[in-house]
Amino acid sequence: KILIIGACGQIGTELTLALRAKHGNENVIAGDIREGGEELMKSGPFEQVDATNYKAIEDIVMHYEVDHIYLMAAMLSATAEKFPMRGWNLNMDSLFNVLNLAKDKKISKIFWPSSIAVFGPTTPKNDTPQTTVMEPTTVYGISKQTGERWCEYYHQKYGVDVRSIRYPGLISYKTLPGGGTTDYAVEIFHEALEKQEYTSFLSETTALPMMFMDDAIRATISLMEAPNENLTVRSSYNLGGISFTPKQLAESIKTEIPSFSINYEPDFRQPIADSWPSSINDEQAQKDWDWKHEYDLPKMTKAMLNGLESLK
Ligand code: VAH
Repeated sequence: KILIIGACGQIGTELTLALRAKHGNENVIAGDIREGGEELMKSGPFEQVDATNYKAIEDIVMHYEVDHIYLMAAMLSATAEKFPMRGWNLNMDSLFNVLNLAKDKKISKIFWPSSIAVFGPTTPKNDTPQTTVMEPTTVYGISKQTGERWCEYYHQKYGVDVRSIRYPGLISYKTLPGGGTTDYAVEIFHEALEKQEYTSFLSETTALPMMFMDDAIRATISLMEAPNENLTVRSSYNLGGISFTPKQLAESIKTEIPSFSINYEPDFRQPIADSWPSSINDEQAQKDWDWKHEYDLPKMTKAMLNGLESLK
């Protein structure tokens, strides 16, 4: 059985739906502190759970005989800058809960998301390598970098089968993201359809690594299904996808909505974005588990606009 903690979040929602489609609804338990959307809540078992509560998670694991946990709950970069200690505690306590369940052999496999936020201003900005200087300057980035160190430690020391991906900014239409610096690339589509205009909180030249959610979900499942012996990284795999600026994204939207216009009012999230790479090298993921992204910018733009229209 599979448990997804943070199943109602931006990644968790689509990950839960994809895993239910693959393994059967009853075999995938959705856990979150709050209820999710209709499609998620109606398609299989749901348990209200606080990711920082070890006993609550252990009870669910025992009750449903869970053996794989995807821990998708976290406080993202922008919000964690407003509440540093709450962000640190949520992101770390939840990880230790799940790592310790695996150490005690109560579950057999873990997925835990890291982020390109582990990189900082001293990291090479373009085609950022798998192994490089990492001096993150955000609470979220520090928590993800520390989490990666602990994942690798639990694997080396206790044989825990934990797997992780450094997600770029993720773009989806089924669930709104919450508190991320890359969220402009989701908001812009909603406002392009509603108002044909958008005010970007990042400057027009801010290039960031991004990925359409379908690619991110497929990568997650590919990594979790890869043979153990093929994996050479137990901190977290770089995942590249595409890289674009708000201006390039606006141009792509204009090919579908010619009347669309954008303006720029950078806010407190600009320095966060400036500390991150512009593009990521994911050769190791390509080598170890045959990764290849499918959505380029035009294909993602069409998928997002069509997807949002389909939800109306
Ligand atoms: C954020 N969407 O903006 C997340 C992600 C790479 C960015 O970690 O915080």
